[in-house]
Amino acid sequence: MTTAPIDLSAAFTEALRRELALAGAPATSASAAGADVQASVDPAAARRALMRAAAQACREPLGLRWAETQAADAARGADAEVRRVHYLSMEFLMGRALGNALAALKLDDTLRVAFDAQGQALPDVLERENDAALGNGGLGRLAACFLDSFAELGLPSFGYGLRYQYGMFAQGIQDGRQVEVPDDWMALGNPWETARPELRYAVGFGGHVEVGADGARRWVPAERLIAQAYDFIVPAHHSQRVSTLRQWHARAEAPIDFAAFCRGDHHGAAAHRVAADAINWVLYPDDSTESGRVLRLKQEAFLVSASLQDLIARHLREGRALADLGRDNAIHLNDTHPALAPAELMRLLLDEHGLGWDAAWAITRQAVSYTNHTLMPEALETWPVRLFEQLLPRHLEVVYEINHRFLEEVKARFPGDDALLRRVSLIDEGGEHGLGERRVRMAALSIVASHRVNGVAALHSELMVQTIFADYARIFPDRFHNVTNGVTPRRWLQQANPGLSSLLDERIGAGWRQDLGELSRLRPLAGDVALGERLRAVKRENKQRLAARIQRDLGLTVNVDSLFDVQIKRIHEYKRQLLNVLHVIARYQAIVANPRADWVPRTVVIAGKAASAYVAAKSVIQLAHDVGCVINSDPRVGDKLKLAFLPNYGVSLAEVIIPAADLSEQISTAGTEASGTGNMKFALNGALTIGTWDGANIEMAQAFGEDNMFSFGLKTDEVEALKRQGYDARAAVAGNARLRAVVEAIARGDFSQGDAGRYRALVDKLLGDDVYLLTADFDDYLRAQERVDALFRDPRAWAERVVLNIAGMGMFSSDRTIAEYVDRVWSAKSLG
Ligand code: 26V
Repeated sequence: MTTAPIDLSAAFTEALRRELALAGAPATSASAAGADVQASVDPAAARRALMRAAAQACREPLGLRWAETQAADAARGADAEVRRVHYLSMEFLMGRALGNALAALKLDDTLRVAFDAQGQALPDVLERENDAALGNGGLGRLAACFLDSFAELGLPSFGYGLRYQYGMFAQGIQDGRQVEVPDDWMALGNPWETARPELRYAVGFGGHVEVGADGARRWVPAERLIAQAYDFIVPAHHSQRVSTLRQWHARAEAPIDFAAFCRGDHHGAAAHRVAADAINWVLYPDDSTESGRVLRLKQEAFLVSASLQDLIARHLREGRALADLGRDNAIHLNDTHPALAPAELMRLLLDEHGLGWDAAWAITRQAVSYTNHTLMPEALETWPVRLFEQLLPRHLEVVYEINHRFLEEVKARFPGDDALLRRVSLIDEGGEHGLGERRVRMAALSIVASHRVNGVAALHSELMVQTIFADYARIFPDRFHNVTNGVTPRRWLQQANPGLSSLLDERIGAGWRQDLGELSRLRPLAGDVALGERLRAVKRENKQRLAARIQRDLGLTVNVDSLFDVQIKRIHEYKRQLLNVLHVIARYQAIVANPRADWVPRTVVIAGKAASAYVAAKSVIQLAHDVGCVINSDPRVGDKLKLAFLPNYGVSLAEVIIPAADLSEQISTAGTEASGTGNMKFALNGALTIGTWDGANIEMAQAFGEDNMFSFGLKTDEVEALKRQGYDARAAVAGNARLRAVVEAIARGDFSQGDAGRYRALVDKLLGDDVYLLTADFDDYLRAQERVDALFRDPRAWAERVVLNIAGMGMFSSDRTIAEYVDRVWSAKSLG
């Protein structure tokens, strides 16, 4: 089934008439008379009207495809090979939708012409759409790439999430410091979502559990919220299939407390509505307060309960037997945030549908699977038992029962090992001496209730079973495995990099969009000088686009012929943006010491957000900014070196930055970055990687040849050995003249803008623990940077490496990732 172009001109013209009227154009100008329109509406408003009109024109064909997809999926046989997948995630980092929809519907050329007739260019119109930034980082963007691949592979599927009003905060930079502001992304409405008022489910909180005469347990919640569905449709690019992102919005059960309202207590009459609204305000409410933690747990329970009620209702509506629920449906936990799902599914099956424990548990185990996305111990979620008792008393009973049965099994298999029981219990009893608070371990719950658990790159999956989940891997040796991440080539190559896309089409055909493995056809062309020159020209154009953005946002002029050296990702100590800044300072000092040497000019670009309470990460942002201020205005440096920190990193900014990068910085301490997906996007777009032997960097290097990556630094076992023997960062710095000069410059206040103590804590941390071993990897990093310079001086050799990198990236498509999930996790086959 391939797509034929659709004639949308009537729908578009009609929608445009409406939108322009709303934007303030006189009614008569809503014809195709573009010049009139422009004269009467300000250009930004005109572009927004065009964007909204185009989105509305897409709605009908998308809606039709949605209905056809649902009908086909409902009719799928009882052949359990095709289970419907339910991907539960607190994050979906979707970015913009219009460019993708137009490409998928093959409407981009039609709309380009229509926009031209209105005097507007397609990219300028696309820019008017706000990003749906309903995620924090890699885990959320991966979920968005997966939805694209679900559609492309024709997988019966639903993504389930929350409809955040504000999502991830918008990042402002004031005097170099990050400030967080709410991102009111739906302020002007969201032209893509479809409210589904008929899809409403009650979700309870608090209250108590009653025991009936027959011994059946029944939860009587103290509070009930209504979950209402909003659908967002994700189209395939090479068929009429779609996938659905269903997002839940909480509403109060009673619109207002009428009695209170009549008494004149207008505030009290609506207080419960504010509490309901809060569920949808933000992603990751600050959990440093008790009310923040309560809200977060409520969000998780709300997402899980609404999604599972929806799943069961659909299953039964399709005329299927409850007993087949696990055979026909896969429920996937995107990290532990939706880990309440097995407890809630058990509760629904036991209490609402009257199944016995064994039948309910068999269904749950068949359905549920779990992906772990980080080894950072602080990111492993646990919840106080006390909070469970308060908010989810029946779920706590279910968790206790799951735990009891699990521990009995462990006891039988490992008799006498009480320490093991304590370690693997779903309940952390409060430390060795029971002094702390008892807590529910969400990862343990996820593992025990799943038939499969996976990590997201080979090294990560290995470390997962050797470290944080070693005990569980001993108990369930067949449960753990690996599925390496991937990214969608539609968004990250076709849409983000039209220049490179058409060059690829010309050289190897257009098949890579559907089968990224086709990129390997480039390999024999690596030495093709003409191809190298074309690649350079494409890259230069992309660099011009980024340079214009840097000029616009920072007022900084950069040299497009300099080497664009880029690090964009969440700001976190383990990702070592600070190591990058240390290199920039070292280079700055070397340039100042020897300005006449033949330097390879560099533009270093850094972007990323720090969690609002993460002081150390925020200090790194400020340092990057302050170092930029000093270097960028130093006349001795000129365009030999520039440092640009671009504010408000997100999907759309990444789409501008990545195609323009020459060098991709993937420099986490070995063993800390689960996979990375930015690393894949860069390589796909013809950047070379400077990276540690970590996460998916390793598999990338293996795919395109280790010599084609600038790898450096300690490997995982060396990191461990160094830590075991006791690492002394202070001594390491003292014994290294280059590093000492860099650290002294920061400590002295060279970049502190007169605020002497500004980086004291940062320097103390570096010289104290240096947990992430920046000072240990510094020298090797600088040597790798020298290799980068040397290769960049030889444009032909550089281009050859670029071709070899792209040629090896075929396996990093999310289509391959999803095919593997289907094969090993979601299909009936995987149930054994
Ligand atoms: C942790 C925290 C802690 C502070 C509050 C906000 C917050 C939000 C999420 C998390 C867990 C982060 C997990 C995550 O995003 N992992 C990333 O997953 C990517 C996709 O698998 C992977 O490529 C990255 O290496 C990994 O860091």
